[in-house]
Amino acid sequence: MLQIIQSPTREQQADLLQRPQQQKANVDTAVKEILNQVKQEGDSALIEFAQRYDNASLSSLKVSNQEVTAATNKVSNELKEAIKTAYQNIYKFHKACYTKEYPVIETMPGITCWRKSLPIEKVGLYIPGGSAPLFSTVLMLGVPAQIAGNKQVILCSPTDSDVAINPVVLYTAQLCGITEIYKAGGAGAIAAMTYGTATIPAVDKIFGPGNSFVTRAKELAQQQGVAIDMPAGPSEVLVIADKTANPDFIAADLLAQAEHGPDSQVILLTESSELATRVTDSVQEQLAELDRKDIASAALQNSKIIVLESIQECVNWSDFYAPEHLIINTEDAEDVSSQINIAGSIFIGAYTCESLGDYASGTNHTLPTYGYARNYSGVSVDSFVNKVTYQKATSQGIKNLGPAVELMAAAEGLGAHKNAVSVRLKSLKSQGI
Ligand code: HSO
Ligand code: ZN
Repeated sequence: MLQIIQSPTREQQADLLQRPQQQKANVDTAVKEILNQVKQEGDSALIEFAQRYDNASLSSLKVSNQEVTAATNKVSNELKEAIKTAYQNIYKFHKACYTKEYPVIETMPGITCWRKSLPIEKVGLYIPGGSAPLFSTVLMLGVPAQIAGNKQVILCSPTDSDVAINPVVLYTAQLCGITEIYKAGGAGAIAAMTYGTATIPAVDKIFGPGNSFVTRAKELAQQQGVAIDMPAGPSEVLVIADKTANPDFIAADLLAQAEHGPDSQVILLTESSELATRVTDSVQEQLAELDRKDIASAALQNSKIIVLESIQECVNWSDFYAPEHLIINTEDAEDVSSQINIAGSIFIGAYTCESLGDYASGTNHTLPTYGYARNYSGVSVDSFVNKVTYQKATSQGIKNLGPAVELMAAAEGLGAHKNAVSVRLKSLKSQGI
């Protein structure tokens, strides 16, 4: 089922590393209608969609404090402790990677420049429901928002037919200090955060994963001036392994990613034919035991094991693919990792499974998929702030720099620009400065 390709040439790279086709066109009309209806009818459209898509009769969209408390009581202490461990690691790492204030730089005497991170005012987090409500994504978005200090952080998530959002999602949200939570799902939720409704405020930037409807809605939201975290595609993992790797570890890693969705893709690059065969055997064995084996086996149809002549070649193929997650399971994994130029997040060595990073190592799991690792980074505190630059000139500063700017402005034919400098230089001269 998991196809093994032996010694392909570089010419075959693009073909073999193709990602599963995303269908877009057929959701377009439906999503546009949803957006329009929410824009025109607001809350009542969302209530209608909850009935239609989630079979839920909502009387109010806002989650009350009592509902959060009730949800919190439903979560076991053991799970709460696990989530707190993850929270602390994610907080620690994200805080350390964030620069709020940059040093003041004197570019020339009398001219100083600096830069500061200012939180985006209003951000909206979307957490899907469905077969596996990913409360871990609440941590991955809620923790950086908490560190950034956005004035308003809202969260939307669909309910089940009992009109309740998943209790662990609510518990995790309150752990991250999110107090504004709304019962809204799918493209409707994205529309609400884009246009605003009587209950749900419009935001400046929307974060979070979702199905093809949510993804399309986020793309359309961008055309309305709302920013989004990043373009989305199905989740993927690429593993580079040598003959020293344990095939059961690799099979488990491939299946962990494959169980996300039928359109997920998993790729193993190795220099060992023997390992390739042993991994396929182990995948078959482990697959049979999985609850989500139907989803995982569908994903395996899009997936491959490719045997190349060296780890060096594997590095080249991996960069070509630009994986969201890259697991390096080789003897000298750290060395290999330093040769990689393109990836969303890298997992180094036999014991670093992707699951650790998906939940709790400290890094973010909202990562660029579908080759976007070439030009996008994963979510971090930076995703929740704008970097504002500042500059300040003293009288001496404008005297030093002004003449150069006057010349450049004149050369661009922009006389008013030149004048803005000239009037000041003249004024200084008249004051004898
Ligand atoms: N691997 C997913 C994240 C996730 N895994 C959440 C489990 N829960 C996409 O990076
Ligand atoms: Zn995962």
